[in-house]
Amino acid sequence: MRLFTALALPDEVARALLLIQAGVPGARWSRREQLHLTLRFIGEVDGAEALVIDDALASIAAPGFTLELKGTGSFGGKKPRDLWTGAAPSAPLLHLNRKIESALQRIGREPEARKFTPHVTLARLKHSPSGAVADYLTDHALFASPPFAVTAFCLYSSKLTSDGSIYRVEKEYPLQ
Ligand code: 3AM
Repeated sequence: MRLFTALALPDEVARALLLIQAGVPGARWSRREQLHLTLRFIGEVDGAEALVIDDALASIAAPGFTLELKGTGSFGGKKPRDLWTGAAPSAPLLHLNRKIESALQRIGREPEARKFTPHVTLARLKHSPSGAVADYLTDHALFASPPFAVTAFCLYSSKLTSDGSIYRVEKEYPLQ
């Protein structure tokens, strides 16, 4: 199975995101059940590895915190691949990310090579005109979600289908 850790989003925040999902040709907008903030991608593992990962994640002690999503962005430069909203700067979010990273490295997973850019993917793009993407980013630059309490992080599984990814919360780990 393909695994990653992420924060689930409360309905109130998801509603605010769904409201700004419009106006870009070629955008495949994330559905409510696809919205999440990825903390650490893990990748393909077998059942035995998944158990070890679950144990490692369950042993993490980190404080809960309040988070806010802010602004919009896109990865891919001149060929934008996606649209996302970012997280307002948050030391406890970075702390949680580091804790997960070191817990996974302790059990022998390869270090994450990519820099952590906390974001929630709003859409995947296919041949979207770069002008429309630029307009979208300008129009929603001041977007801010309601602040929300982060009281847990989750282990998700991901199934790739022709209709997009199906994400499922496999485990939830409370924060203190
Ligand atoms: O949270 P988002 O949508 O940005 O792009 C994948 C998705 O990110 C990302 O993990 C999230 C859940 O699938 N992802 C996929 N493959 C990845 C990889 N090899 C990856 N992230 C890092 N490394």
